[in-house]
Amino acid sequence: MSDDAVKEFEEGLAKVEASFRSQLDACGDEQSLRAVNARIAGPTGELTGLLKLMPKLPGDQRKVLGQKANALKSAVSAAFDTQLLAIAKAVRDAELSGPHLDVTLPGRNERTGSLHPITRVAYEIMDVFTSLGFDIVDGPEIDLHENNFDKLGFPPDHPATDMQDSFFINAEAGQKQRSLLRTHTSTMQVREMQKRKPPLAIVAPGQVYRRDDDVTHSPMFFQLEGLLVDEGVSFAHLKGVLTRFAQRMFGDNVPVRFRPSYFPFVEPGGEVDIGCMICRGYEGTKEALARQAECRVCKASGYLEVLGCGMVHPVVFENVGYDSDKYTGFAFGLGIDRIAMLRYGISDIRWLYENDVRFLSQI
Ligand code: FA5
Repeated sequence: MSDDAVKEFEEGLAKVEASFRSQLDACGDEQSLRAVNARIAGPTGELTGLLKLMPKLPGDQRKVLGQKANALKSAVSAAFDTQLLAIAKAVRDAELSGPHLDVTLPGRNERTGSLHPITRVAYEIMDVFTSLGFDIVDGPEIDLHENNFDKLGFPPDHPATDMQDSFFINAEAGQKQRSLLRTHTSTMQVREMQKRKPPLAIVAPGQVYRRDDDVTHSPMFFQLEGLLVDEGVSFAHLKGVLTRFAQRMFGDNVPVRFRPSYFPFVEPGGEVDIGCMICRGYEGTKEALARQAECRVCKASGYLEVLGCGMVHPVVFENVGYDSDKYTGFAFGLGIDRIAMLRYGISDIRWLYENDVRFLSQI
């Protein structure tokens, strides 16, 4: 038994001794040198494996064989150090004899990021409304059916809930109400009115989600909700605030158009269009009208819809516990992406979400 161990040990030593130097010397870079060294003398290497056989060797031979093994280990370690130095020297020599470093070349600039156009426009819009006295509030992107539809006066199964074509979240067992990715920021009207008593004036920016996708519609986009409630608020206040907003964003001469429209949570309701800045058909010249006729963004109408608005419906006040005889208010929901498109002359909303630096750095 112990003779077998002696044989195995001696053969092992001989094998390592015969090959370690040529293996190490053949390595041309530090990484392969370290890998070969580990295969020979590392914790799971050949030599280390042999040293683990020591206890099986007969006592009278253990000392001599042990000394032999240790001498071999030192030789491997010395050969490794020599080859490591040789490799380092070769690298250094190659550097010194290679092409000179031109220290006069201009350095590479750090590339700094900047705010995304949507964020910039959102900040500008918030600046306008905060300067008019509105508070900024924030809320969740996943909300209850109740806050997105029911409390806003959408009757159950009203086609409007289909019209918005929502992304619903799978209901869990025992869950009473369905949740969904909010389809509009109007959820924030309900949330804020349930939290605060009038008078209040808030704007709530954030992401919303719908099954929409074309040059002016994205499945995820940004809206900013506005709500002002007090005694004696009229449509004139709504018109004044939104006209001022459009002028602050696009200049005093921007064409602004109010159109009647329907939303279950306002009465009367309307939509606001702004003159299309992509074709600038509103300039009225022959060239401008020719551009307008071809414009994919405003669909040759000369205007782009940017927001929905109206006087808060008394049913909504009742649903959140406000006295609808005492208070009136107006609300609006504007598309931040659409404002960004107009502001920067972007003719396809999807470019805003492709994260192409060549596009983003032009804005
Ligand atoms: C609404 O979402 C209502 N909640 C707005 C509202 C609020 C009305 C308060 C009355 C009172 P609408 O679906 O029209 O309305 O969307 C509002 C704005 O969001 C649109 O004018 C448009 O600018 C923008 N918008 C709508 N769908 C998309 C879309 N898929 N991609 C980008 N912008 C969109």
